This record gives sequence, C-alpha cells and structure tokens, in this order.
Amino acid sequence: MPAMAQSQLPTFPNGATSVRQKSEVPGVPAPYLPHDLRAVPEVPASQVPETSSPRGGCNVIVNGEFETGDFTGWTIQDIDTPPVVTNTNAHSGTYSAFAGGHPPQFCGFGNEIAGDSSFYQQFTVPASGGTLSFWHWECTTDSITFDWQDAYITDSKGNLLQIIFHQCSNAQTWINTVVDLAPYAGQTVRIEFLVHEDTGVGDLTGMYVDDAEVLCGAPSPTPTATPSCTPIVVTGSITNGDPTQVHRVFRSGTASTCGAPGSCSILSAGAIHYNAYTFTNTSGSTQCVTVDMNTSCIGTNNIFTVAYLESFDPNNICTNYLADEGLSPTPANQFSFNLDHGQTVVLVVSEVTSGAGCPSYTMTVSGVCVSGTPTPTPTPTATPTPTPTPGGITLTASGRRVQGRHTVDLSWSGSNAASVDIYRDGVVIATVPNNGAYKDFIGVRGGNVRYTYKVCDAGTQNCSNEVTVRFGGPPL
Ligand SMILES: [Ca+2]
Ligand SMILES: [Ca+2]
Repeated sequence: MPAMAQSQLPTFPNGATSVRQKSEVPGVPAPYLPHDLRAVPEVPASQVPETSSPRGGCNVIVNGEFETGDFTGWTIQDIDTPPVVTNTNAHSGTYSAFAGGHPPQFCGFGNEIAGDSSFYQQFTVPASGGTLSFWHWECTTDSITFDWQDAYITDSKGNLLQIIFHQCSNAQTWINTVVDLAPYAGQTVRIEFLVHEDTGVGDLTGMYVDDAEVLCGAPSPTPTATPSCTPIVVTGSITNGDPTQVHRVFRSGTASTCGAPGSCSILSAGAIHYNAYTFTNTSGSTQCVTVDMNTSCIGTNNIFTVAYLESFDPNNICTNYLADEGLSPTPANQFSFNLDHGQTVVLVVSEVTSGAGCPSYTMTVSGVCVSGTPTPTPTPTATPTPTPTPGGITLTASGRRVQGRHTVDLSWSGSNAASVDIYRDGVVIATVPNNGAYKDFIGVRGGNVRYTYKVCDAGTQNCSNEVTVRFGGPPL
C-alpha cells in the first residue's frame, strides 16, 4: 500500500471482501510461515455479510464476545506483538480482540514488531458437529509476501487441521466467516487467530475478532440473507511484471453510464501494463453494473479502467469495447454499463504512462452476480510471465512509497541455493537466505528514479532476469 493517511483509506461497502491481486510469481512460497501452510490444503470457508448471524444452542466457546474485557477463556500464544482486548472497534457490545498492529496503534504505519501475534481457544466440538461462526475486521498497509492475517483450526497440540483463511486484507469491514465443524465432531480442537508482521518500515497489519461461537447444524449452503449481488471488492497493483497492451484508450472526460454508453478511440502510448478481471452476470436478468475505482495513484501514476464484452484483446484495445470511466480516478471515479444475463465483462485496469505502474488501487464492482461463490476471487485473464533466464531464477519487483520513501518488494523463484545475493544497479546490497522475497528500503524520496535489480545464487553469477522499477518521472 502507498503511504496514505488513515482518513484517506478507501472505505468498503458492508459485507464486501478484499482480494489482493498483486502480481506474484506462481509457486513462490511466502517466507516465515508460522506453520507449514503449504502442507495443508486450504479449505475455503463461506463468508457471508453482516446481516446473517443465526444463533443456536451448541455454543461451547467461552467469552467469544470478549465482553469480559480480557482474554478469559482464550490463550495468548504468540506475543510479537501481544494481542489485546480492546474497546476501539467491536462487532457487538463493547470489546473485541485484536492481533497484530502495534496497540494502541491498530492500523496504518507504526512501530512494527517482526513475528506472530496470536491467540486461540480450545474446545470440544459437539458430537453433532455444528458450525463455527466468527466475525473479523482487517487492515493492512503491506502485502501478503510480508504480512498476513490467518485463522486456523488446529488440534489440541497446535497442529494445523484447516486453514480457514490466509490473507493480507485491508477490507476494513466486519466480515462473518463460518466453518463446518462436522469433520471434527467430538474432537478437541482449537480456533486460532494469527497475524504475522515483518520488520522494517512499519507497514502494520492487524485483525480484530469478535463474536466467535459454535452454532448447531451445518452451515447453510446458500445463506438466505446474502444479497444476490454483493459488491465485489478487488485490491490490485500495476507493476512492470504485468502483461502489456498496445497503446491505451483515449480518456474522453465523460464516464459511461447505463443510459449513455461511451465510445472508444486509441491514444498512442506504447506498451501499457494492465490487470484484467472477468465477471459473468448470473443474476437471471440484465444488470446495470457499476464500477467504482479508488486509488492514490495520480499524475504520472494515473490509471484508467475500460470494460470489454466477453473478451479483451491487448493488441486491439477497442475490440469488444463496452464502456470506460472517462477520466482517471483522482482518487475516485465511477462508470457503469448494462450487462445481460449470461454475458461476461472483462474489466481492464491499466496504467496511463508506460512503465509508471500504480502501487495500489481498489475496484468495487456492484450489480454483477456470481453464482455459487459467496466470495468470488476474480482472476486476471492474463498471467504475468517473466522472461525465463538461463540461470533459471525468475525475479519480479514492484515499487511503492512508504511514507514517501522508495521501497521495492522483490520476489523470486527457481534458485536452489541456500542464500542469494541481491543486486541493485549492479551492486550487491544484501546477501539473504533464499526465502523467495526481500524488501529493499531505499529511503529515497522524490521522482524520476529507476532501480534495476537482479538476484543471483550467493557468490555466483547464476542470476535471475533483471527488473527495473521506476519511481515517478515525466511521461514516456
Ligand atoms: Ca464484543
Ligand atoms: Ca509489515
């Protein structure tokens, strides 16, 4: 996330979730995993909006509402940073629990302690199984390579049974997650909440938890209170690792609306990086779909969003044109278009200046229904495919500003060495364990600066591709 004041952070519609779409090299493991997350298949839990909270008589969780004002009934496990019970943001009553951050600072930037912040409660699952329900509220100024918010089911020794979620979300809204406990009927298990933070510039990550309880019966496969068209919130970033389109769509100044579709013309702009997201209208009727964009990327880092019907051709960017937002968001903008039942829209978010990128944007899509999945995870239609190198190491890098200072997130895969050398502009700046990620805090402010990175097996010239990250500068 770029450095934004807390009051400037985008707000999210109730019940929406956030899915970070930051480009990553597939297969790169996140470092510092508190447990071997990759050893256990992730079991998706259904997430339903705030209006649905059935109550039952199977509750075996003590003080799940945290209204004692402390961790009575719970066990604090990891104390980097120590979890707290707080009255700063409750889902119900006065109190909730909070992991991560650096209380009394909960979100934003602050004194970040590297490590895990976690607590759990052990309980015996009813013989009938039942459903675990809890509410959680997340904030972050970092990315999942470095920080995360997790919920697990473990056994009574802390061994992982199920990853309920592993995320780095900035949704900033109360979300209800339910977990079917039938697989653990009669067993003694723990519900564990954990936030991991890294060290460095203090980009905090936190999670509030409230109203944990066990309900009788299995979770409803289709929560009745779920609106059929829950807004979809996507958080993404545009980097030089993203695919490119040829030129960009001209910004007419007028946003398309359902009553007044726009038109498409092409402005010569070179190779433009983009993210594409695909949604299908399964509502059963024509919908007026609204796309809200929100970003702090302005000026050189302006972004622009265009909607296409059914498919997007990066070589012919007016083919299948449906609508566009008219102007870049500064910081917010909105456009809309009609989508018939069964039709698919491809939303293409692109940079405006070739190579400039955008560290973070939020896209909220309202009015398009996705059947069967309470929390759809849009996937880009094109996957960044960094150029393979003879060394076999694949590097991606993305720049962002943390409190105005240049910071670059590096991710790599393909090295079998125990440690790697990080090169910036041809000079080794660090030799680090080969854990697939490194954060370079350059500390420089200002614009029109480029940094070129590569990663090599330590002490060798078996190196990755080179990646150049650019901060600001005049349009190309
Ligand atoms: Ca409470
Ligand atoms: Ca962090």
